[in-house]
Amino acid sequence: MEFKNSYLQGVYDTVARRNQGEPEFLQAVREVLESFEPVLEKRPELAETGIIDRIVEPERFITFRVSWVDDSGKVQVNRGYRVQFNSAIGPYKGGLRLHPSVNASVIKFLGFEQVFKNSLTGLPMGGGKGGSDFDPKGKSDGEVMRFCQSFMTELYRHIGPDTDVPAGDIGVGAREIGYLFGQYKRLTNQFTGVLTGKGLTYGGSLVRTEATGFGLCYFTQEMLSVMKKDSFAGKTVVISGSGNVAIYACKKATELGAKVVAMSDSNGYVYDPAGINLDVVRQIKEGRRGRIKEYVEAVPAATYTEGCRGIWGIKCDIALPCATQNELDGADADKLIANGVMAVAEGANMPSTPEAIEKFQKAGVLFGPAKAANAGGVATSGLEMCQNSMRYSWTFEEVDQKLHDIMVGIFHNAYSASQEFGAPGNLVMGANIAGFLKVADAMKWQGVAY
Ligand code: NDP
Ligand code: 2IT
Repeated sequence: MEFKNSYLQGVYDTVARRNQGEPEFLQAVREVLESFEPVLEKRPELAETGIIDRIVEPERFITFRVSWVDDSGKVQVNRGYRVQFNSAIGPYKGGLRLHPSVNASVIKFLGFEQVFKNSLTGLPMGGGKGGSDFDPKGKSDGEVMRFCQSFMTELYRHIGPDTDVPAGDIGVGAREIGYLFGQYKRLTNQFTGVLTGKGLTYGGSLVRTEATGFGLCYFTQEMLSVMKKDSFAGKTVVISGSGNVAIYACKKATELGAKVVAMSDSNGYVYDPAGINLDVVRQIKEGRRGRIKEYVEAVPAATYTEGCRGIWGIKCDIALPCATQNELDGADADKLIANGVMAVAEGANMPSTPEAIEKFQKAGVLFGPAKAANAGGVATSGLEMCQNSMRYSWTFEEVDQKLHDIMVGIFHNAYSASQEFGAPGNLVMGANIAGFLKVADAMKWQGVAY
């Protein structure tokens, strides 16, 4: 699709030329630039000051070799990445992903999204992301530890509590953050808040584990309330994935009165018409790093189906994609719409393809985009940084209340921007614009770097 605005077309063409073979990054940039068409009509100076030309180019992109020795004594080599995308409003901030699909395109799309997401939280955090093509599946604790130590042995020179603060993402949870933190401390002789998602005994924040899933539900609840005078109560919910985000989305949706009937992993999905028993899922996933198909051993009334995409064929009122990018395409959207879905909110980053988003919006389905809907994780990371700076910790209730208020604020910020820029209720556009304007203003005041 061509842009109406020739300046935006030029920016996109440059990004496409510079980042060939990087489809995820180009997908993320295209969506954001499309949202800027009405902004440029009202604010042409944003083009004149080159802010959009600059915002699509990472400030720094680092790749490095990560070599480590496996349990059989063999040397393994992976590639490590950190993109420091934008520091206009605060130190770079964003997760680390360990998954065999990680490459430059995936890291850059995630880093780009993070810039706008972090801005929406209202906290002073720039955007970054990192990771490696290391596959944690089937690795021993010792192998994961040696990988993390080797990864940090390079990464530590690029990060710091006032420079760049990594956290978790796919394949990186409490275990990996612990090993990374331990190695950073050994290398620098400093105990600082250089990572978030830390364990509670060494500087972690209460609610960080739950934050992305809880925040997703707080956002969705507000969206339902304001735009449909409705709520989670009595609704049937389908959640893809069964990792950190999916588990705590399931917990909060259930607490808010919904029935979650399906969850998945990359192999397949379980359908439990009585409502997912989250204790069983947690034992499988958090306890023994098992597969979702083991659910039916504990709950024989549930069914397991091979192949993760079939989950979108299950009838539901609310769909929460919480696994990975492009996991929900146009055909999946057709099935959800035919089954009467009323709201879709993204726990994962960019889980819906552009075709799927267009279909939801045309069908009048409420759509909460990732940048806004899953910002609760990084928001609580921001609260962890705040507590680390104060050398203090808040109670669970205090952090949860702040998270709730931030998510409600993000919804209203995105919703207001959608109205102000002529697309009422289009939260994709609203979130992109609201996130952008704060960063753009900060970039304008800080001048062009020569
Ligand atoms: P986890 O590693 O805890 O869980 C990931 C889940 O997604 C697993 O069930 C995994 O299945 C599934 N999954 C991963 N990759 C694929 C794939 N290629 N195809 C199908 N399923 C896949 O990660 P998180 O829960 O932390 O992250 C999930 C999503 O949420 C990601 O998009 C992440 O970027 C996003 N996110 C995470 C935040 C956080 O705080 N953790 C914050 C905001 C967004 P399997 O076990 O089979 O691989
Ligand atoms: O995508 C995300 O926002 C995250 N993985 C969380 C990042 C963070 O710094 O907490």
